[in-house]
Amino acid sequence: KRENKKLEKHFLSQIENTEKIGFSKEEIKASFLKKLFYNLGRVPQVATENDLYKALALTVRDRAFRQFVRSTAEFAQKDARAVAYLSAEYLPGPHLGKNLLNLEITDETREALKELDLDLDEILREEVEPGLGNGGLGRLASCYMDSMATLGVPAIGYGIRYEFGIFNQNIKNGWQSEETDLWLHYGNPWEVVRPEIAYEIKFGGRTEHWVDENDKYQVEWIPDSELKGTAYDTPILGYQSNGIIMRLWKAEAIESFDFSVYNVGDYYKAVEKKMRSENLTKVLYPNDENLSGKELRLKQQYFFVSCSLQDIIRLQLMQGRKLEDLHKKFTIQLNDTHPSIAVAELMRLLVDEHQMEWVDAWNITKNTFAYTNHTLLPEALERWSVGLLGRLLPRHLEIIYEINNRFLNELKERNYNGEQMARMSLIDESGETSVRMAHLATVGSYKVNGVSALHSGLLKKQVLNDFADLWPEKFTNVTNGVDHRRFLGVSNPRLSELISKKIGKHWLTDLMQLHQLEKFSDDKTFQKKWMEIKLQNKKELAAHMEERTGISVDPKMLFDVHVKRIHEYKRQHLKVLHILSLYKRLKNGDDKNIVPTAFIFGGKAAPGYFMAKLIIKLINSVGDLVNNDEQVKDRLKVVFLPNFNVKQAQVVYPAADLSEQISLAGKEASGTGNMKFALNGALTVGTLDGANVEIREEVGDENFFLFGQSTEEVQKTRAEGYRPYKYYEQNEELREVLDLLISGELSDGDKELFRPLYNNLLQQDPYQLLKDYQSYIDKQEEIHKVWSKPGEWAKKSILNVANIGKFSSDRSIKDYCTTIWKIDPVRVED
Ligand code: B1H
Repeated sequence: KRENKKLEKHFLSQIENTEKIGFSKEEIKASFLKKLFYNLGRVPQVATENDLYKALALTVRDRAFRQFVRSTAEFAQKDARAVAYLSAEYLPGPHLGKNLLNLEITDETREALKELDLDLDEILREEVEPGLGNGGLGRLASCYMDSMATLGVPAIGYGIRYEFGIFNQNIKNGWQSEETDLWLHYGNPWEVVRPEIAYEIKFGGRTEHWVDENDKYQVEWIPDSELKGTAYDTPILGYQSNGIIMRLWKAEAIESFDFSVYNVGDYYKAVEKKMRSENLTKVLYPNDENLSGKELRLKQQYFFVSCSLQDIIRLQLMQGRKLEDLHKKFTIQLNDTHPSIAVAELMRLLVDEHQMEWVDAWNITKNTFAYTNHTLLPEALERWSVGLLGRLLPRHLEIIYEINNRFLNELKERNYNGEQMARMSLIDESGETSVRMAHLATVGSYKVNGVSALHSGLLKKQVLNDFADLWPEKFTNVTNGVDHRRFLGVSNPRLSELISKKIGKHWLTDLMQLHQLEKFSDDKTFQKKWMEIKLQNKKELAAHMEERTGISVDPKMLFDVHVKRIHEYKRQHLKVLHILSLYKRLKNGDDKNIVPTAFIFGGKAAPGYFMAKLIIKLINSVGDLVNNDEQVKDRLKVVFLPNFNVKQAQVVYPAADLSEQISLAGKEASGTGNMKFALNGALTVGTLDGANVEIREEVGDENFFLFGQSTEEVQKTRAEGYRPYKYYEQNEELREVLDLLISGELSDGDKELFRPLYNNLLQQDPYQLLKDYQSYIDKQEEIHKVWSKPGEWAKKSILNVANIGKFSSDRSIKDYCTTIWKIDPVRVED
């Protein structure tokens, strides 16, 4: 820590000197030109589109850092308790448009550029987003960063700076193909590297135990390889106020360590070693589930966890605080079990490196961590084999065994029997011995939460049932929320403007204000304006889709949208069965109650997930059939929009009429797309799953299209011995639709292509599509009837938006603050 009063004084007066870094049109223009010239060394004649983007990004970044520095000073002065959010994934989306909104300089910037004959929207399109996550979980982390910044929650988001994020999806001949993501190719104007903030990370080797001269038990970990993690900081702004940091770690070789050897042979070995070190943070694993056995994945997890914990300890000590008070000054939120090795790592740091007694260290540890569970799917619950973990992290395996021993002893004292103890143990002895990471996280945390009311309930009743009985006060719920400033404010400027004109701008910081729209839901002129905006947004999406896929869609059609990762539990193929049933009816001349509809899909499949990839192929095959059928093509259109990501999402949600949320009840922990759709005035057709339940409660039963079995009914169906074939036999239309899959009509005569899907549905149907089919078809008929009455539809759409306030991530973060973190936000206003 530097003591230099003069520097401090001048520093503060400089950054407070808003003349130097102002927000007026003229100042933005001047900064932009300076950046182009001095930072990029470009003259206008040779400046590329990307240069222009970068010059503007740097202009905005200066202003963003100003907010961050001011917040940090404020937090430090108040000695506030802080959150460290540990997440293996972040999906921030494009920064530029968002930062302009947060700084409230979108209009000024647009004007400044216009005076230079430049178009802000074109420049915004240049940005390549950081795809450092798979889907909902990563996007949630970024929504929470925004809300923490806006509300003034002192926080740092820790993660991994993957060089290659989630793959780019291409569609070739109807199949998904994966291409490397090159988000850093043209450089990243938003981040600052901090070479001095770097930590050493060890792997492998063995441990030595002895008792020292003071009778203290000592352990040393003698690794067989070492590397370091360097911090890369990106400012995340709050609306009109604070800024916080997303700190991502990049793996590098320890140069002094490797290059000290001077002889030529070893020099090349050292170069090799350097390259191997840097591999660690090369690429994000694209799976949504089941990464067990992937050694590099475990290494990534430990790497970013250890860097982050060492950084937190440094911050604690640097501020002159005692390590014993760590849990008073920091709370560490574990975003699923991906960072859960942190429980063992903090124990190691405290006991081995900082010489603390086990009992004291454990007390700090279990009062520092809180754990969020995001899934109940058994295949997604992380386990690491004891063999792999012991080889990579020998000391951590010892620590995990010690935590487990003490925990099982506690259970024994409470008269738990052997069977219960085996169930709750951190170590799973059935099959290959492995560590249950969810148990480690639960035992090592002071709070455990699920992500919707339904999911948190099931967590307590099923997966962590024994733990909830043991520690009922540990378990709680925080329903997910979304960054409405991005998903309405930035992405739907037309609707934002209409809303602000009616009720003012206060909804940007208090989404509950949308309630005020309720009184206009019957107002015909308002309805007309509302639907006119939707139509404009649909025109934009239609143009975008035509550019990407060549398929043209009439914007007047009903836009029925299903976008999310492709997974059987999410049941994209149930949507396909519905489309095929309509196709059949139209071909048979039965067109009553079918309104012209565009079915829009988007989402990536894990590269190794065969069924998901086959579903993509199926969607595209159905598209080929339907879109080219003279009799049908003006009534039905099917589009698969490739490479669904945050940037595209911002074009899709504002243009949707109908939101498909049709997972099998009990499978989707929360869902967050469901919230983004409703926020933009789409009506939902959905099951009683995840947050759908709460959305329906808020918007009203009559404004939500419910279908399908409840979680209890699903379980009953399974318990009674579900036989999907029965539905095939009994339901003629369903039978015809299913048979179409293997008729060859969808696949140039190839009857085998979709047989795996067909067989799966008829024989196992683990997600009970056939059982829910008729209920879905009936509900869709009702939807088409309502669509035929524009006034009724508009009213429901307005009421959805008016009642969606609960699902702002601001509300979620306030819930975390009160029920888990015990933090009072410190909002810094200008
Ligand atoms: C969610 C994941 C996930 N749950 C493993 N679990 C991963 C699991 O790469 N991996 O290993 C990546 C992601 N993601 C999602 O979290 C839920 O399915 C959604 O229902 C939920 O809305 C979202 C945010 O809570």
